[in-house]
Amino acid sequence: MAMTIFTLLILVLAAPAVVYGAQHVVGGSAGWSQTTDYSTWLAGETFTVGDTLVFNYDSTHKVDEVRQSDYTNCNSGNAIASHQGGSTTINLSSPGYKYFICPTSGHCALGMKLAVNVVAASTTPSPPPGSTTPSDSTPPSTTVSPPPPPSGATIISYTMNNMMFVSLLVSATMFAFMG
Ligand SMILES: [Cu+2]
Repeated sequence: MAMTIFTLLILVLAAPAVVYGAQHVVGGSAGWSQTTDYSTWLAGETFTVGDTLVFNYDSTHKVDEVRQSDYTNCNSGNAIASHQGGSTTINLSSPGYKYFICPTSGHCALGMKLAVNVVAASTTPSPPPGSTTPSDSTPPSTTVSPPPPPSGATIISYTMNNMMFVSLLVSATMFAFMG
């Protein structure tokens, strides 16, 4: 029973990572703001189809998904989608670039713009966490292995000597009583 519960717990814990993609909080703890350096934040992120982008921001900002030209020119009048309310989750459902700007006057020009490159999900599953490459699991070299145990012949010879000694002792005792 305990084993079943444990197995179910493992499945429940493992399922979100398999079914849903990674969640990328834009700008990290700084969020979607004018002070965030997005090129620095992007350097540590890889976006795969199935992942989500989460924008956290205050009421002075919004999130507009725009075309590349509007991203480049900070043109907010032509958004593909416009979001507000302080927390916006964007599903990265297809590969390719996605462009986001803040439509508040002046914010995009000051750097509040984000372009993410979404790559197709890999067809081969990634190795489970904690697994190692085969080269890491090879046994240690012979120089650190313990010395070999005594050979079988030595053990048998030792046992035979003991047995002979014991039988000699038994014989001697028997002869002593008989004599
Ligand atoms: Cu803004």
